Amino acid sequence: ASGKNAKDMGAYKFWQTQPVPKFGEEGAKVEDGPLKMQKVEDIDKEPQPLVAGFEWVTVDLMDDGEIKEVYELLNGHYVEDDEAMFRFNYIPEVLRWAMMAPGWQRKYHIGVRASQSRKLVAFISAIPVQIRVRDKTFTSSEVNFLCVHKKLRGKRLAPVLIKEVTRISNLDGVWQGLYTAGVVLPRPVSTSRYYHRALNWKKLHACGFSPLPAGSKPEYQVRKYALPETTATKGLREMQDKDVDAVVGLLKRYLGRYDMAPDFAAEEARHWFLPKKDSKQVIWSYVVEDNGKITDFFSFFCVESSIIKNNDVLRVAYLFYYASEAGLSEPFDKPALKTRLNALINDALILAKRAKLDVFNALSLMDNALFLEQQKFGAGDGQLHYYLFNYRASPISGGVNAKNQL
Ligand code: NHW
Repeated sequence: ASGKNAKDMGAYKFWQTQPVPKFGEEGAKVEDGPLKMQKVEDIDKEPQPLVAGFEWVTVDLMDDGEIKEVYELLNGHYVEDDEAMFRFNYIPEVLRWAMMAPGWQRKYHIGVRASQSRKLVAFISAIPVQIRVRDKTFTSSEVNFLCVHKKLRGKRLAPVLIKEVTRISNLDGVWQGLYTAGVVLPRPVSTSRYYHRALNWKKLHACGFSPLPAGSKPEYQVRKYALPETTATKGLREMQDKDVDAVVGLLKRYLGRYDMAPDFAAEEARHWFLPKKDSKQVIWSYVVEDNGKITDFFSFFCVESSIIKNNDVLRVAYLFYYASEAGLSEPFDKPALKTRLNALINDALILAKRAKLDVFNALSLMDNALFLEQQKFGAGDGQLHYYLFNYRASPISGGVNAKNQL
């Protein structure tokens, strides 16, 4: 995501008016909880009117034509890196996976069309998630794919879209929001950094993603990132439907080690982790089975990025959720977890390479600091800030933030 700082655009004229924590109040000792209480009956029944020539629509993502319109808007206008070399290319399979998770409703797939041409020019979406922050779990609207056509930028349409997704959530009795962005807004609850691990160094170099380090040679880099053909962990296999309950149980215990995490129901785990066999693969999930018991789990998904200069794409793997019994022993055994995670992530790299993905991304969160260096990930220049809407929480440390570490 872009590292551009939204602060440069003004003094947060919009965000000042929203129930989010302000900069400068970081130190204050406060209890975690909502910032503003409202009642459903006080929420506007109608959306705020748009400027003349534009109208609100909801988008039918089941319809191939309509999802293609969202695809094209995002493909041309969504997040780019600072140098405008790459732009996310969210293919329809990924968009459906991301926006049609259990509990999704069409009214949260909010678009703006030009009245005359019918062209889709802006979009925002949300899905419901159960999020736990320390010892409190609540429903929140996870907002994503906010996008305004390049020709309509800087006209304060984004705040109108944000207010609309807030209104729709509020009418459903949902008062909290969750979102991530590369830009700095008031005020992140946590911040992490992107790390990248080359799988196909030659391609990454050719498109300008990976520079050749001073004094190195291309063949050294290729050798540095070489991986074995086959995985090493005994009992590793693809996750299947029959594993859902075991994975949910293991994840719940493992994610319990962190201050902020989603609380997955079985149906959600099925959606997020099991690949759909009838369409292009988006998600890869593996378990380790030892004597009939699921001891480990990891998953990664693929989102392409367009290489703007040459019409090609990079196939980018993103490390998703993982869990291991090795992190759950009493007392906590950090060296054991480190060894185990390195073995698992090395296998994940092998599997991602086999799936023809070009680079493997991970963030500096969860227990990732235990393997990033050893697995030859390098720090990127992008940051990802995590935000909660209408919820004050004392900051959650970036980096490894398990309770029993560091
Ligand atoms: S982050 C990706 C966002 N999308 C992109 O970066 C795509 C490329 N850029 C664009 O399309 C993942 C436009 O530049 C956008 C802004 C649309 C970003 N989040 O219309 P104006 C997400 O989708 C503020 C929030 O003139 P624009 C998460 C900015 O600070 N706010 O700008 C989305 C300023 O406010 P300020 C952002 O360039 C989470 C105002 O927008 C933002 O034409 C949404 C300027 O508006 C961002 N990424 O359009 C929040 N970027 O106060 C959900 C800029 O500074 C909140 N701004 O004056 C929760 C709601 C649910 C609650 C439920 C109870």
